[in-house]
Amino acid sequence: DQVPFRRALLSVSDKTGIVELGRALAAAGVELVSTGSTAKMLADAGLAVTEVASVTGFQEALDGRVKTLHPAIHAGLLADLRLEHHEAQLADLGIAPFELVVVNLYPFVETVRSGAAGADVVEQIDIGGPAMVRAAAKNHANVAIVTDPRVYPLIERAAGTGLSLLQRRALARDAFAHTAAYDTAVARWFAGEPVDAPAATTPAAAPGAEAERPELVEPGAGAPALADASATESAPDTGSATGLLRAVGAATLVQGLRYGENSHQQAGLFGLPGGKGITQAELLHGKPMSFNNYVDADAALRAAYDFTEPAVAIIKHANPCGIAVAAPGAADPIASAHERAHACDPVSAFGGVIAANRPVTRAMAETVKDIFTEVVVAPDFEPEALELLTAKKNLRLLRLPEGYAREGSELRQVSGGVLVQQPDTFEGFSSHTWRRVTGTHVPDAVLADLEFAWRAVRSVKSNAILLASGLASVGVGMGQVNRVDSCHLAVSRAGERAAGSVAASDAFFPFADGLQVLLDAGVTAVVQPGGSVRDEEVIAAANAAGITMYFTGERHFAH
Ligand code: 93A
Repeated sequence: DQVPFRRALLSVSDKTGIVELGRALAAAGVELVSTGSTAKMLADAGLAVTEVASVTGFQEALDGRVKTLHPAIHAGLLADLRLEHHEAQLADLGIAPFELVVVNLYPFVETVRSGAAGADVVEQIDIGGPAMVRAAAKNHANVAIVTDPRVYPLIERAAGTGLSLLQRRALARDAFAHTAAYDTAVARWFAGEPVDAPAATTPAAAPGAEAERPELVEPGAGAPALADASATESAPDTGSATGLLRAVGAATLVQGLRYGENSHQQAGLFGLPGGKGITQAELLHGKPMSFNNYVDADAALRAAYDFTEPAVAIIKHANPCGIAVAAPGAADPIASAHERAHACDPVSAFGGVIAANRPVTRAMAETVKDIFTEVVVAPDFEPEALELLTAKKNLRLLRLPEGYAREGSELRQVSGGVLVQQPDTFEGFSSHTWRRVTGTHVPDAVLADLEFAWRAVRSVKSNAILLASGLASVGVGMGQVNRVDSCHLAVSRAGERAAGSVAASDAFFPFADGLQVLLDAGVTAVVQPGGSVRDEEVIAAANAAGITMYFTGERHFAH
């Protein structure tokens, strides 16, 4: 859906960056068509320019009021070249299409502010400019419309290739916002009201400032954090279903993605206004994030940020293959957490996504750099860690926005609608509220492992069984359609580490068989919600093995 630029129409009042843009386009072989003083500026810079007048065969008339208002221009802007008869008519008329339009409007607001006389203000009501902007935006299937010099760096980079449909759509949205704000200012002036500078017509970024719109960043060019404009928006209250849905309705495209879950699926990343999540994270290094990278990195964050202690989660296909907090007294806590999370299942961790809830240190980077990893996401990276990790070409490094936080509600699409729920932020994790149903009191260290396992298991897809030892997972059984298979999986992943470990089950054991698998492997203590009609059988199995089992009274499914 990329439309290469062959012919560009440039007509700007604010001439910031226009020469550099013209030069990049000309260098890529794009023909430049331009109006009066824009054309002169480009020609003065030594660029070949076609004057609009020579395209229309009509000199600018009525003191410039009629410059580009001509079929030879507007047919070139509006022809939908996906339609054969449009292409044929254009050829019959001898009119060439435009693939790129760069226009900004007469400085109406600035003229009002300068205290100019009424007649002079009226003269600054741009007519031809908005007509071009709206025509090109309507025809975004064929034309890219640029109204903001901050987008020029993007266009310069794409001069040889053109933009994708997602990018052209985002530009079209900006263009209509720009003309709408412009006309609002005009209407306010006629009404005798103050003409607030509409956001879309504020002066362009300082020359040379690479403040291009992040939602337009083409795949392959990295994904900078959201522009400041969105940072100043106040975050909507996403704690309620309606608040979240309103925020989703106002979400804007952050970037087009190369593809979705698979290469034949188109996809994009949209950001909630005021969001402070992974969508707003900054890619410090590596290829652009993929759809699956985002899904996995978000799952990793959910797991790591569930802990207040330094914690690391390693995720594959949205499931943890290792979660750990720092070993007590560790010299480098986050490095310790990573090392122990990785040790859980080094085979699965290959090609995984790592989330840390503390800045990545040099010591952690030393280990990570030797492990094939897709993404590391963290609140920050120490400079030395960054130096080590940026040596890895294919590793993506993602820095979270300050004040990283998840929304207060979460949403899942189902056909015909959406499901909205509060996230599982239940905090009654203390063993003080649990009921010991078998065995004796366990030592504090074992209790700490049980509390860790009970928290960690809620980041695992159901049916979930998590074996832990020393505040680290040692075997995870996830996503199985019966609990006994998850038990087998957790035990086989743990290997000999199953003996002496503790187990958490995200929901009750419907039969004793699953628990028996854990007991046979040597698990010494179990935490689970309880509440099965066969609890008595399950308790009997635990008693027979002489282990301690706690009921929490609440479950932690994650589907
Ligand atoms: O006077 S207009 O309303 N009539 C037109 O036909 C027209 N075409 C372009 N204003 C028109 N423009 C505006 O001229 C553009 O929006 C742009 O702001 C400006 C660029 O003119 P120049 O290249 O001569 O500086």
